[in-house]
Amino acid sequence: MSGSPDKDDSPIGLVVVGQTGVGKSNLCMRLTRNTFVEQYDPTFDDIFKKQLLIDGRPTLLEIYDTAGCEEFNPRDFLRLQRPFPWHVDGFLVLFALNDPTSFERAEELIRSIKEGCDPNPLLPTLLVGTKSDLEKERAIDKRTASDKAADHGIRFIETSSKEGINVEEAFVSLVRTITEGRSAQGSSSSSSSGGGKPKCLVM
Ligand SMILES: Nc1nc2c(ncn2[C@@H]2O[C@H](COP(=O)(O)OP(=O)(O)O)[C@@H](O)[C@H]2O)c(=O)[nH]1
Ligand SMILES: [Mg+2]
Repeated sequence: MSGSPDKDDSPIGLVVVGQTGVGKSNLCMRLTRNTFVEQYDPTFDDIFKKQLLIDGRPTLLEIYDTAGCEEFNPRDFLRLQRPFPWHVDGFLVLFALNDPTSFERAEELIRSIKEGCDPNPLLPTLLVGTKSDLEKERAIDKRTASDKAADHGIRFIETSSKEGINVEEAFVSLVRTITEGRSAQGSSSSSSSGGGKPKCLVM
């Protein structure tokens, strides 16, 4: 059941962004440790790793949980390619469904990612509405969020890390978008177009 070495088996590098408090760290912790933390240091960024079996294929995710997103600028980050030891394959852009300001911030972040990717197309990006368990406090309805995602040509999903709803599904959805892009790149066998992902060299 080991991965097939003839395919692109490089880890998938994901970056989780969003306004402080939207639940970035908890999304990562729910996925990787199946835990939920009421109070987690908001200034703490971290790297999480998780192996998932996606469509029968073992897939290693390396997830960068960002902090201090008020200053964090994906555009500069992508241009400078730091502080990453690995490439970026995709972004999860989070907002809390009960916080309209975080929704505005999510759109800024998507624009910033687009600019950072330019002149290449937008890297695979998923809009994630968090805290779906707080239905009574909902401020952004599903339609508004999915329309916004569609405006940017990306997908939208709602999650609850607290109740463990749609967490793995969010990551799997983004990974599928990434692997579809990899296959398309592979079949066109040109590295000059597509998502701008540096290819993994098999030595
Ligand atoms: N109700 C609810 N609260 C959440 C959820 N995810 C995170 N939180 C809470 O939101 C706060 C911020 O979460 P955290 O993961 O630290 O956010 P970060 O600053 O974006 O990393 C904490 O009090 C969490 O307990 C969720 O799915 N549901
Ligand atoms: Mg955090």
